[in-house]
Amino acid sequence: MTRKSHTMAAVVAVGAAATLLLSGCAGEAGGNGRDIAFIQGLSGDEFYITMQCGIESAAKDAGATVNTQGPTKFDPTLQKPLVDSVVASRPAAILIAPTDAAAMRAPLRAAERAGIKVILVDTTLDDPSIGESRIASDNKGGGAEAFAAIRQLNPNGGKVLVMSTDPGVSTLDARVAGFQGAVEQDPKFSYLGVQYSHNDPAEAAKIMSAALSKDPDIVGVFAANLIAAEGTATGVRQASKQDQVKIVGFDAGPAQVDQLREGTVQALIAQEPATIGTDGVEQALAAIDGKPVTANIQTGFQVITAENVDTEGAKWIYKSSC
Ligand code: T6T
Repeated sequence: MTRKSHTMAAVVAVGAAATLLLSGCAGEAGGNGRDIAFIQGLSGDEFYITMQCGIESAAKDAGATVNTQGPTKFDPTLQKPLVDSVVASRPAAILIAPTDAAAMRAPLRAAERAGIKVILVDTTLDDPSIGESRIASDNKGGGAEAFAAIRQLNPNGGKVLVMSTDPGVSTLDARVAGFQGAVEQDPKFSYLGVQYSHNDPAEAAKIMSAALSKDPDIVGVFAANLIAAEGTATGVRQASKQDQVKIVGFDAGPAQVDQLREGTVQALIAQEPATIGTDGVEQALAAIDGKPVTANIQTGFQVITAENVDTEGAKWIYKSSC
């Protein structure tokens, strides 16, 4: 081969590599093939911030890189474009908390078709064929545990309701189902059903005061996530009913812990978001390396009360930065 034809071959090879980059083998565009995109359910939510801390620390230990982003609302119409642009950048893996079990199916299937490993952290999809691994709390068990806490706070029973965010969010739906299954077993309690506050604390506060006008004798509320719990507590306090209404909230954000300390909220069910994140990285790297992955991993929770918030409960409080 002449010197010139060598050069031609090199040009063809470079062209082929560029085509590969453009057509997008997973990992190629991001660099070392161990680049992970983390797409939160909601940016600024301390649950996902704490998860991000776990992800970043596990990735650093493993020599992987992480790029985190999240929508400004817990809303699939805002999360989908983020997924689409992440898919276009071809990371090796995506760790994601889908904001809706049905609406996020197609964008994540597209990610898998592009050769990206998809790991579901926290929330999941209604199609179990999507995703290499799912890592989440025992959300149904947590809902049942919330009822046990409400029963302990109200041994004589009474009217109780659930404050959720939106139907179609896998975690919240499972918590509501767990609570409902437990409350319906106890004839001392009258279950008023579930209210949807659209992950908006002001909306939860408004719904709570309307519920207390309609049923002034409500004795307990299970607020099924951090934001619903913050708003529920505000609504109960605005109605001056904090001595009568016992609130059990899911999650353990700093503002929720303040409400626990001041006595507006009686118990918090804290998840392990950092562990969900580190497990997510472990599964993502196993999938990238072609090693076996675990299809479903369940993480724990801890009930925090005023009695243990400064002792064994302290390490379960979520972070607002890493
Ligand atoms: O409760 C968490 C998370 O588990 C859920 O899926 C959505 O809401 C939170 O992020 C709390 O705001």
